[in-house]
Amino acid sequence: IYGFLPFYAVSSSSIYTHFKAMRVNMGRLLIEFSSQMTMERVQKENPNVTEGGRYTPPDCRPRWKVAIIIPFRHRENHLKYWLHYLHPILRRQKIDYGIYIINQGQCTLMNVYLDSNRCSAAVKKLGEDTFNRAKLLNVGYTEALKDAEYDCFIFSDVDLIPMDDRNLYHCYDQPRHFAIAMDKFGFRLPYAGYFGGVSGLSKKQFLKINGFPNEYWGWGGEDDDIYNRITLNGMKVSRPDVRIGRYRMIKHERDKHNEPNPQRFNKIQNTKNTMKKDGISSLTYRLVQVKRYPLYTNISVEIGKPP
Ligand code: UDH
Ligand code: NGS
Repeated sequence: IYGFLPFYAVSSSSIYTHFKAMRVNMGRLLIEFSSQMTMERVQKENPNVTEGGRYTPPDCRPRWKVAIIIPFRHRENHLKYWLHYLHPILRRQKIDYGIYIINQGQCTLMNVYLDSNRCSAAVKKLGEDTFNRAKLLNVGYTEALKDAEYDCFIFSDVDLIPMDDRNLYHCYDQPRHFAIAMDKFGFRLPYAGYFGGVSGLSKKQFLKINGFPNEYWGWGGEDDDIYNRITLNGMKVSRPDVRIGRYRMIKHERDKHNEPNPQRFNKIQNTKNTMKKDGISSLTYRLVQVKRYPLYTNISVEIGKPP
């Protein structure tokens, strides 16, 4: 089933060491989610990643400085696998990167916003309002830029793992769609304008479309709105070869508080009218907590609820 492509197991240490020494990518990877994964293990596997999930290759100067932004709530188990697979891949790809988990949360004490330390000690419960993926991605863009001068932003769902490390996580001359051949869609695009899962825009491309919409509450449509913004602004989507843009998704049930948004079909008809006023230019949120862990930076935010 793997055709002519070479097939190597990530966990096969001899091949891994050999290819690491040669400083090349490995091609097709074996991705599975059955083995037990712990943060301690992933930390041991990645001693060169620095605090907050940052890495800079020691032996070259990459063209892009990449912030990887993950929208998040209650997916701790998926995150362990994502970090386990992605850190080594990104290192082999010689990406200069930082990992930002944007957690839709809530700070429940009164007046704690004045003092972020008090707030961090007091985060009592995570937000249970309707999930808003695209707004969290806008927050990720904004917060990552407070950390470093990123010029490339890759937006990834926490449950999507690339199956081929020649799918390079940097930016391109047009907005990039990386997750073009997911297992759940039979390793092909579900429709021509699909832009979901994993995508990447340079800072310039992101600003050209006024970032992402903030007004898609619940599941669906926000990725189609982003696709509309790209084409309406005269850009095209760039994609890898279908043999390389393959992904495994960690199987899961529908999350609570992320029900399909009944307004999504109407909204995607209106991108042309809404994109100028709804986007990075109109983004508001309340920062609850920023925590730098060894493998990622966790940013908890309150983003409000649907009107
Ligand atoms: N996400 C969270 N927590 C949530 C909801 C979404 O972290 O509660 C993030 C996460 O990064 C996820 C992404 O948002 O990968 C996209 O959300 P999703 O995984 O719910 O979207 P997807 O289209 O699944 O993959 C929709 C429900 C499928 C139900 C299938 C039942 N068999
Ligand atoms: C489309 C959704 C997209 C979604 C895609 C794949 O129908 O947001 O399906 O969904 N658009 C609308 O609902 C308007 S999936 O099979 O991954 O659940 O990304």
